[in-house]
Amino acid sequence: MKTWQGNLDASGLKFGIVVSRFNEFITAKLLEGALDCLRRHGADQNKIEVAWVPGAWEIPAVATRWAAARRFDAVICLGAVIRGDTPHWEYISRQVTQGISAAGLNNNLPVILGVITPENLEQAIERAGAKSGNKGFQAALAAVEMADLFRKMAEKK
Ligand code: INI
Repeated sequence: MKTWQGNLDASGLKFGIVVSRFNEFITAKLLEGALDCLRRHGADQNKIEVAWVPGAWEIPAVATRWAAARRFDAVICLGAVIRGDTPHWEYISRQVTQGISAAGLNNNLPVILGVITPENLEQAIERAGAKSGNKGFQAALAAVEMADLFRKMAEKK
């Protein structure tokens, strides 16, 4: 039996991170977590690129562009749509998550969801590194594993 699995080995891999500026005090923490994770797992600083967009709504556009261009081994999407902030919370969250998913599936590339959709600011702070870990770190970890899995799958047909 053959088992496929990605290792947490980011060496030689290229990562694109799309991060939204809306709620920047939260998203900057998610970005810090993601960069910390990539470095700790052996990523080369020169092989990481970060694109800032105005809000979470704009993330799928860049994620799709980057995925289609095959510029990276994985694209990590970071944002914070906080329920208390907007009556459109459900609509924005759904569209953003669907757009991020489509960017990956339509381009056969790992495109990772690191957009948090908390009920309130307190939950947002918890997910940005206070209580329940840093969701940016966790998203980057998934990106490393998936990118390594895709690398292995491409090598061994
Ligand atoms: N963008 C976010 O990233 N998070 C939010 O909580 C948010 N709220 O609350 O509205 C938000 N809105 C902006 C949106 O993402 C777009 O940038 C804007 O609508 C322009 O297209």
